[in-house]
Amino acid sequence: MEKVVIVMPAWNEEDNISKMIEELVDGEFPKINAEMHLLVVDNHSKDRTEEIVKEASKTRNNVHIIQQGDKSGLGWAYISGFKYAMKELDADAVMEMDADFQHPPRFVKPMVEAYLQGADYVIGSRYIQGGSIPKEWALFRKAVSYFGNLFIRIVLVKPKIHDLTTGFRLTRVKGVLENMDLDNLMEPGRFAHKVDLLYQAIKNSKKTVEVPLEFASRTQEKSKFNTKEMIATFRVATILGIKDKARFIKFGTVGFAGYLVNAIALELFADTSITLGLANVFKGLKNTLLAFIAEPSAWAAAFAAELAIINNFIFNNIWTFKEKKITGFLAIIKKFLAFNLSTVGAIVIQFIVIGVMVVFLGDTRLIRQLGILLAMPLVLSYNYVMYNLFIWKTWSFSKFFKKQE
Ligand SMILES: Nc1nc2c(ncn2[C@@H]2O[C@H](COP(=O)(O)OP(=O)(O)OP(=O)(O)O)[C@@H](O)[C@H]2O)c(=O)[nH]1
Ligand SMILES: [Mg+2]
Repeated sequence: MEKVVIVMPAWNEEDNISKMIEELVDGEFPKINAEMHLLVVDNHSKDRTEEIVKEASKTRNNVHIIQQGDKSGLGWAYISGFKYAMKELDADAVMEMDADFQHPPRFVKPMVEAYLQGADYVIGSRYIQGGSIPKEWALFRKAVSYFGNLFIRIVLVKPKIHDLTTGFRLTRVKGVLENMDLDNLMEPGRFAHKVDLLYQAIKNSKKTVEVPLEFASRTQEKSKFNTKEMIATFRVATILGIKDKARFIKFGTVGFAGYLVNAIALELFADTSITLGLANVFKGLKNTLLAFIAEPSAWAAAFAAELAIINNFIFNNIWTFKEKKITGFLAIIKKFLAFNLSTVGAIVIQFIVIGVMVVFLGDTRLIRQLGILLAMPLVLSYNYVMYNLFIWKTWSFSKFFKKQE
């Protein structure tokens, strides 16, 4: 049977915790087809929280309590709780859940069911059909929650996920939680750590599912969420968003520089004796299907493509793929040859596209330059795949083909 551990941080929750244990452990757990445990993570509460949980654990072997350690803040509570659940309780999955009934216990069952049906990461979502935020929240709080979510969704580019800041989630241990870097979690002292947990979980999860959550308001209002927390949350989301796309952004910048080299070189080569001479060698092909080979501009395009490739190789090596930088004279020569071989397709694409356009539309600067633009998306996609596969080997073959599924 699957073992699911609910990690529940509780700090001065004497008013809620015994009712929570009754409703959740005694009321809901028996209805769920998994071995359910509750792990309360206390932060040296000044009230009777610890005493109440310890008392409850005497008669229930699925109720546990630990202290989060010396560091204060919700993220630290989850770090200690997750580690304890994995190492000491041998959990197959962990859940994040609040002790104050904002996550009503009846929603645990559908989340565990989604997990049992194969989900790696289950999100209790307030922003999908069936989910909701408290009606009594002030309009301002509703707006902050909604637009905050929208912002994070955009910067992390997660259009398919609707609730990225919920505190009610389930994470599979195997393949997901065990691969997450809990020791370097961002902002563990603040609410913002939730976004890093989500980011890492999604990265490792093959199947992420949202299940509706009717988020309740706290019985006693004492919200700690303020402007500082909000800014930290947006900051974490932005950093993760950029980090995630950094390689792609750099690749695009180098590509643009390569485009300029390409466009200028094409014009410089267009009417030189080399390109005219080469085209002349193939003049017998005029009026055949291969007429583009007899076009000087097609040859100019091939030379320009090669120059652009050299440009891109150099800058991608020292910048885009810096961590994987190739050094050593022989290694660079070897890589550069391999690189040329693997990008020969790009040269061929440009040669054909520009050659054919010139044959049909005439050899003018406008047509040549349009040819470059037309060939570019093809060339870029081709190069990106080749770079990742052969040159800097950031993708393995198996991952590449999985990506294509
Ligand atoms: N162990 C531990 N638990 C904490 C800490 N801070 C908050 N908690 C618990 O974490 C859960 C969420 O905290 P809340 O204070 O309800 O935060 P919130 O839901 O964002 O804000 P509210 O709207 O006030 O409810 C509750 O179960 C708290 O008891 C902490 O530093 N350590
Ligand atoms: Mg709360």
